[in-house]
Amino acid sequence: MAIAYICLGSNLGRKRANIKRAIKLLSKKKDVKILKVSSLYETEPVGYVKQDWFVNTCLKAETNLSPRQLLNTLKDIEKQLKRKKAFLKWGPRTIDLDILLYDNLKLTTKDLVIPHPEMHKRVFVLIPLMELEPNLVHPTKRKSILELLANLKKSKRVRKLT
Ligand code: PH2
Ligand code: MG
Ligand code: MG
Repeated sequence: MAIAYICLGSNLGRKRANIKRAIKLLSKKKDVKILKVSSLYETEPVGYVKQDWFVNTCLKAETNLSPRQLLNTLKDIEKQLKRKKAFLKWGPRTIDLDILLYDNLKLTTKDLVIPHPEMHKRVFVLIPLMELEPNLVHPTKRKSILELLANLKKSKRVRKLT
């Protein structure tokens, strides 16, 4: 069994509902057990900035899927939620599910990189992750989530949803 951390995001359509449906679909997979889910956050877009704010959350899951199988499972859920093929890198999407961490694994392939290569720079990832596991140590940066957050110089806005 491995422990994986996953970030979910949506900025098109019914954002909260999209996130909740994705979590529900993931919880139905027999090889994935969701252990914890963070609060939902409204977050300022990173990258392509002329788009709507996102709703983001992170979750912790136990799984016996390999990283590749887990990625395929997440892609299936994106398809079920009718995510259209990206017309713009980092542009609007109904749902996005990204693997952040998978145990202490370091993996670099063409279409899957673990730890997620942007996670340590993204306040919309680190804040929900801090809620789950503040002392978790990033396998390559060798810093805890709390330290990574403290090191961010300028950061985008993030508001907790109630
Ligand atoms: N995802 C991106 C690009 N920019 N910005 C926010 N706030 N939240 C995201 O989930 C996000 C983003 C690429 O997947
Ligand atoms: Mg993403
Ligand atoms: Mg993605």
